Amino acid sequence: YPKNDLDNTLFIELSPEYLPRKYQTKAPQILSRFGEQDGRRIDISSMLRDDLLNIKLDEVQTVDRRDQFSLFVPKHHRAANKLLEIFLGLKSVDDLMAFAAYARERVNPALFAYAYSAALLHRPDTKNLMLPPVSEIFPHNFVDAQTIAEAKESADILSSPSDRVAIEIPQDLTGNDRDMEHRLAYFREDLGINLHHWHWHLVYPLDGPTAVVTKDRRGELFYYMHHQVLARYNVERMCNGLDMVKRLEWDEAIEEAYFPMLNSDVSGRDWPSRPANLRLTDINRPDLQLSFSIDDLKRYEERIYEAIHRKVALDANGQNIELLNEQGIDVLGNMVEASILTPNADYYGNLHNMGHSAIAYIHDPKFQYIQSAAVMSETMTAMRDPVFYRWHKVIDQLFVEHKHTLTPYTAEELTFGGIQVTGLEVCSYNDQQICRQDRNVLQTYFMRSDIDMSRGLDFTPRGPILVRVTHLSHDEYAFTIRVNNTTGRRVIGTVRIFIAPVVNNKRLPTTLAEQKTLMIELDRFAAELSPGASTIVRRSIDSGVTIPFKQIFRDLNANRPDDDSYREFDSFNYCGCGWPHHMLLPKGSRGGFDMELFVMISDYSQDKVQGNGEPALGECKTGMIICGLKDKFYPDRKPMGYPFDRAIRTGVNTLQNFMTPNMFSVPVRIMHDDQVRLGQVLADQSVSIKDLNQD
Ligand code: CUO
Repeated sequence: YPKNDLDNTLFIELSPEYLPRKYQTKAPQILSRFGEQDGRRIDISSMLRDDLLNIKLDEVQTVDRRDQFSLFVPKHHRAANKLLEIFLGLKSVDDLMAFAAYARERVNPALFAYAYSAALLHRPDTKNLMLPPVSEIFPHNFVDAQTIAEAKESADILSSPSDRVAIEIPQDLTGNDRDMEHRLAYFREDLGINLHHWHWHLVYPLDGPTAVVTKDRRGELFYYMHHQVLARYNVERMCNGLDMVKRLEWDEAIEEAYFPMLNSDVSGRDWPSRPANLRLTDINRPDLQLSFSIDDLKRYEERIYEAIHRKVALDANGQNIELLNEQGIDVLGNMVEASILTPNADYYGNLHNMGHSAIAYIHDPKFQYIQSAAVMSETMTAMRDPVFYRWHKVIDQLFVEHKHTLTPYTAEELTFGGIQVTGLEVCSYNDQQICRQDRNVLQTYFMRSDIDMSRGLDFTPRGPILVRVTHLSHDEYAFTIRVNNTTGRRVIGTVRIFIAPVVNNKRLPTTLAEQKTLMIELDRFAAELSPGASTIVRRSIDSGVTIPFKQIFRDLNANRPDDDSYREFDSFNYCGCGWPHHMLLPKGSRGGFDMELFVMISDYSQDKVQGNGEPALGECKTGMIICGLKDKFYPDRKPMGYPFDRAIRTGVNTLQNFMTPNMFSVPVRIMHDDQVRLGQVLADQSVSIKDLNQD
């Protein structure tokens, strides 16, 4: 079973018959690489009964071992689903383990990791197991090939933990300042952001057994999670002096290039690059049974717009489906993505997934050069490429257009009778846990933290392989919200906290219509409001958007001064989904980036979801705003993004005019410190590749 601590890693010992025939005579040598230090071992040969050996893998094996697996390609997700169905159908955990070990060497490794992880998340007898971060399974998809080679070399020579040295990944790995887009590389290539994206799509698969796909409001969550990513990316661009993301135009060259500098563990080759100024063209890849034209995609987009404007979609039988109701956005999310829950796959097509593929194969659309897919094909790498955000802008515009067909909220609807918010303040804590003098000022900086990749790399002698990554981080903070409750009784409110820039990228005052597309949701939680004046204090580390730092940088020797305040992780599986806590705040700027902090308290009795029961002790709730709750209803009845999801009522142009008494806002400033700090580190020293090569 996957364990969360290296010393307890359980190694499964395979007898030769477990391996594909070509390896069987060599098997004893292969097996001997497990040493005494490799934790507990079990021999599972005896578990492999004939009925398990008779399970057919033919359909799964239609994806070659060395193909770049892509969930966005129908042939691939059909094969992955077959394996997922097999895993879900096995009667016991022992059978699962035995069969998984057998299948592991016979199917595509990325397909295997997806199907096996999805099975562990969804089987009743394994759903509480912890999954390791996928960066430990496929380190090559997160760390460049040169760094891995150097880190392995140093681990070979310096295998004693006391000598260990971390290899620093340079911040200018995939470009330099001559490329303006490179300013955002720290966001796009962030380990935690890419882990979140892989995990989100694992929790919400687009295809598979109905019980696995059908989850409460999954189509709406597809919209909202990606909408928040886009808002965050746009704000991050503004902090770095760049214009907002432009949608990808069907017939224009794509100016932004991307050279990933990664080697794929699956294909054994480099991930293909995407040079500047390529254009989308028709795809005809017999290797993937994938053939479509860009006109197909344009047609799907037009038909979806047509449904949005008519406010009704057509199902596969030609019947109308209302879109002007609470479920409309959910129907649309499944239609646009498209998941198997789409109402009409033939008519509305598979826009989002095919768009990923059109970009992922743009360098070899006709399979003339036998090239595999680029990073846009895979959920654990797609967010590295600037074009990801341009493509998701195309997708997001559809959802926003739909939201604008709904009647704007009236001031009465937004009001919470008898509740007034009378104050809002944020205090940022420094290293000594002391509240900064200057209130409403937030502080970000870059930090260096170590990750140990030894579990994902197969080599001898075994020992830590340390890589030091530089990532954004921030001082923790707390909100203080002052409330006046004149209802005369105790009530519960849903507190909704957002942050948005004050000025647009041309340094002009934003209108609310502009500002609302940039609203980043920082937190949402229920709070008791006793009669009269009261104060709510909420800490950043309790945010319902993020997962803790520790879950990403799995540090065994954490030495941060405020370490105890970090939430321990219990059931890692769902907790693996969630925005990385170190990326909670936008970077800001050296001189200070001005934003507006907004709070609204709505009536929890209207927002409460029936049927979720009381939260179980130790239940994983991290990241629930963008990930939902495991096996439960989405924990808020309001539309996701409320109250900024719809158009703003007429006559209101500023946030101040939008306010009802249960809302409040204050200006805040985000300062960025250029000095890089040391975060959670495992090695006493770090070495840059440049220094190593000078040696
Ligand atoms: Cu998450 Cu396009 O959906 O990647």
